[in-house]
Amino acid sequence: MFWSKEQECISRDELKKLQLFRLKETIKRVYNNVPFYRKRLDSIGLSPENISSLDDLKEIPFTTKDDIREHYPYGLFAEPMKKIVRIHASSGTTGKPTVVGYTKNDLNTWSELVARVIVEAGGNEDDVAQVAFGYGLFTGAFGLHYGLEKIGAAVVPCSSGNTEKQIMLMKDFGTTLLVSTPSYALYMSEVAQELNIKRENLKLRLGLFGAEGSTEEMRNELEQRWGIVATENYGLSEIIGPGVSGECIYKQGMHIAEDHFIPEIINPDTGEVLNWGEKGELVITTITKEGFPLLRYRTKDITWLTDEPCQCGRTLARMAKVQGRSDDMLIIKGVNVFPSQIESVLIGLEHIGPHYQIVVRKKGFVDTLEVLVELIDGSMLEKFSELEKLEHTIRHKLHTILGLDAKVRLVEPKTIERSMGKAKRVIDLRNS
Ligand code: DLL
Repeated sequence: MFWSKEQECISRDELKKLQLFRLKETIKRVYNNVPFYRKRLDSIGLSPENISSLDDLKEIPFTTKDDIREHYPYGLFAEPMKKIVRIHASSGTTGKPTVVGYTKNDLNTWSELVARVIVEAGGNEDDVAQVAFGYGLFTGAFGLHYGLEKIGAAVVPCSSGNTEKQIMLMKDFGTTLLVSTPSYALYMSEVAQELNIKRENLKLRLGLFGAEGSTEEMRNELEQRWGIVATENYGLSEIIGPGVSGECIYKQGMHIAEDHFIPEIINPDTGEVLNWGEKGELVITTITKEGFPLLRYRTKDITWLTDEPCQCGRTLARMAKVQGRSDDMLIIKGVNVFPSQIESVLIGLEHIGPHYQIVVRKKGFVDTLEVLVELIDGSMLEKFSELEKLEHTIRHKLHTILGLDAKVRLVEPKTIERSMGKAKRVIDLRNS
């Protein structure tokens, strides 16, 4: 099923033409309306009239989160406030949030793009869709909400938290589609189990999960626990929110809305543009946004791209699951470690649950890695030899994947903090 077949199945040649046209318009817009970009483009001697091919994009310097922060709150908006009808912000862990503004047309584009994501994942107008993202400055809830309304689904705006009630509503309202982070969906399934609500008594059939990374192992876990098809989608507030890319039913990467966003992959250390297929940092240029257009925005997300045809018939390129953020990558004793590698080892192992936490410390000059893992059955803590055997198995598996020794601590069930939104899985105590 398609939401906008003509756009989603556009020929690659037509797409390139459309992208070039829209890129020129965007460059004109930012050159005329955003002093920051005018200065930048002047400094490299590039005026909107000089843009003659998509390759010219490579000449333009990157935009970073710091650039946005330095112009807090509205300094990079390309439309006057009277044209801005919505403001969102991403919290970030440090300092001021990054603030983004939408015009009426932007909101329309946004709901169109989210509608695409929902329909390509298998959602439709018969769905009762429970939105378990936090409503607020975060783009997740409002983004999915309007997309779901657009396709005609019945939206249940639960927000996140109040988990027992969510489960009750899920049962009573006959929810068929769940929208949340993968980690919250996991927690919700635990609560459902505690309430003795069996998946057979629920109508849930489809999960639209996003806003944080998750492994294939986590997807399998969610599919099994809920008895659903679990799909993934990706986005970031700076670019538009959710709606940047999403999986079709074949789940072979997330189709990017390339008619609205031009993706590139760069080497995060040197900024060099890499070929498609090579893994690196995703950089995105928006080409239809009015309120808050961005040229070559560094997402920090590590992935790779392919424009190989997809079984679903969409021609829009796909991005692989995000491996991690370049700033989430831990360097432990000189070895690069992504939390997702640890997750892929842990999920599905016998005797342990899918919740984990990674703690990094410094002892003298040496980094140490500890992985906390929950036992499914707390009584195992008294069976010393079994415990030791399990610890050894996990340590060995981690060593094989990471090439690094990790301490494994098996803890009582339900002692690792549950997440209602984006899970915080890494505690790095090295600089504290
Ligand atoms: O998380 C937007 C969103 C909401 C996407 C709901 C999908 C669903 P931010 O809060 O600005 O926006 O966070 C953006 O979250 O740069 C990624 O690091 C991470 N992220 C989002 N989706 C995925 C995903 C929203 N599917 C940041 N896999 C991004 C991995 C993701 N990371």
